[in-house]
Amino acid sequence: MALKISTVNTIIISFVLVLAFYCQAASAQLQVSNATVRLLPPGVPNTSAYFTIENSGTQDQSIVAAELNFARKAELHAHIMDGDMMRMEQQQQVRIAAGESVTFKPGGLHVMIFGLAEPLQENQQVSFTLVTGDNQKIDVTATVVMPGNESSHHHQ
Ligand SMILES: [Cu+2]
Repeated sequence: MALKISTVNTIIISFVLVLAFYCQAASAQLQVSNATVRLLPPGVPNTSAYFTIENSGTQDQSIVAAELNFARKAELHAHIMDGDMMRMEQQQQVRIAAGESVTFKPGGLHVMIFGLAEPLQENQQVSFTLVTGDNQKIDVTATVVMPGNESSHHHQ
């Protein structure tokens, strides 16, 4: 009887460990680098975040949302051509194919940040979280930079 219980325990523990491994594995495949947030003049309530996200895994991944607590909300946006006008459109998801990387940059994909709680300062570090299609969370620390410095990091 004791043996039986310990076998059941082992199976349960193994199952939990395997689950934990797979949960870790999904987010470990995605690496975010060069994260920045654009500094806009005081009084402008909205801004954007940019970064490169790399999928080093063998399965396609997606980002479906961004969460933060230094502003009211964040959305995934792209710039698209609408006739001869450029406008922004919210994205339900951004796909990152296996082995590929996707760059969020000015004029393209960006995390749109609405309603800053307080004005940002140059070189300030802010945090946000990217949510994947399989509901993993990726914590990102971004540096607040002047417009024009979004994709470079030699000022750091
Ligand atoms: Cu936008």
